[in-house]
Amino acid sequence: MASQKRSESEYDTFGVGHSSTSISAALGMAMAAKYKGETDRKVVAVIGDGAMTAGLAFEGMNHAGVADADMLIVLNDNCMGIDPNVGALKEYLTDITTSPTYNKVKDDVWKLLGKLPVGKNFSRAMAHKLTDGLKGMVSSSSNLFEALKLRYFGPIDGHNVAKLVDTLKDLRNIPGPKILHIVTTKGKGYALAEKDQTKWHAPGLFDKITGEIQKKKFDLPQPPKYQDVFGHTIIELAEKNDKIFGITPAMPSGSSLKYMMEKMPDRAFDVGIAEQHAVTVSAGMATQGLKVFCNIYSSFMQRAYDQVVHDVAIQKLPVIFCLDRAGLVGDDGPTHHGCYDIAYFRCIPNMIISSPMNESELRNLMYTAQLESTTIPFVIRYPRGEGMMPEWKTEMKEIKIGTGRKLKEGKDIAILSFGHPGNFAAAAIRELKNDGLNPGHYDLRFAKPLDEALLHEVCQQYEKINYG
Ligand SMILES: Cc1ncc(C[n+]2csc(CCOP(=O)(O)OP(=O)(O)O)c2C)c(N)n1
Repeated sequence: MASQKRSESEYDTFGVGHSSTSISAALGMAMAAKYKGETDRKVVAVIGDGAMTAGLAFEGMNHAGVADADMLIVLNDNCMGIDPNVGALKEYLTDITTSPTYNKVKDDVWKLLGKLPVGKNFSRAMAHKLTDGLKGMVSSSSNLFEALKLRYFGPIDGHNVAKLVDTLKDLRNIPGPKILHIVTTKGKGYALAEKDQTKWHAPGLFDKITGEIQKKKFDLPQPPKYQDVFGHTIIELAEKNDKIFGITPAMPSGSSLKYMMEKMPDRAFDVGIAEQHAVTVSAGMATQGLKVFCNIYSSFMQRAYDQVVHDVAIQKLPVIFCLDRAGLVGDDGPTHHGCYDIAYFRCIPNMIISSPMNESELRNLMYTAQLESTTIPFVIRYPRGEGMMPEWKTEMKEIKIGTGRKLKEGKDIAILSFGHPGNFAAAAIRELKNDGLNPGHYDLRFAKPLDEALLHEVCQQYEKINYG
């Protein structure tokens, strides 16, 4: 998976950023080619073993197997997502890659394939006959894909380029939906990346010789990242409340749930790149009285919207959604901007939507969310990166749901903020002093329910109101 944009290059056939779309998109292209009579057209979907854990990938395969469209799926299996890949599929892929019986069968298959009568005389009927023959040999150990009616080939070493090219050439002549399983090493060719694959998934700017990753340098102690405040605070809360659990869809490092997964492996889980499942499994746990912190990046939560509405909100289940990367995310690009969640959550009944202005507020919101008195879904959205408080480990206090706070009394103009951007508003207000302006500043804390009393007060007291 890599970010690519159709508007940038004709070779960027489909825009990506959120995972696991390639099989469906490629199948759509193959179906269109078939309809248009473009018989020479070859369509290839490339998908990682991490991306293959998503429901969408399975939906694509389920359709591809019976669509009678000419397409190849290349499964790039490096045992890694951003963090090590998880789940039964991963075990299955490891089994078929390492099983000696399987490899013997595979070698026989490849010997046979070497004798393929490639070229124009090699008809669809002949190909079917041949691959049906091969199928018996392969299916005993690779029946997952074969069961979905995808002809399975591999596994082969994806770093052996000559072999890979030969194999792809062979597969051009086999019609119908098929899958080639290649085994690779993440970061191959750059020793540092091979050694610490998670760190090097997306390191940002770095010196290729020394491997030094560019970081801002500061003289003073810096505030922690919000994700780390989440990661450490959930442990603190879970140590006191044995009903607390943590769920992440494939982002243990990105969300910092990894600390809890290390410390409390029976209470914090990575469920694979499966946002929809992450939400519904949390809902299931909530029916049993558990307090689940389901941590999903704001933009990835878009995938699980129906589950939030149907499985959580309608049933008023008190799942706690921690939306990391809310707001603009800089380097991660437009597909990852978490800019819709306030709008898409606010219209759902039975939801609480909150956002902390700093680390201490995040801790207080997390504390409030897990209390027994919180009986409906509770969203806490916070941005990528650092907060404001180097001394962040403040005592946790309950916040009355739906209450904002007055940060500063002012005159004529009131500025209302929600979450971390309130710090930018506060800085701007300090500068406005030089212009002789003295705005009031209010931190709403909740986008739902809104603090109506506070809003009435503001509307009565000020001429102009700015919300940002
Ligand atoms: C829907 C969605 N959830 C989470 C992510 C975050 N993410 C980016 S890459 C990645 C791992 C992908 O692993 P894999 O498909 O095996 O590709 P690899 O990087 O190993 O080649 C994840 C979880 C995402 N891009 N999209």
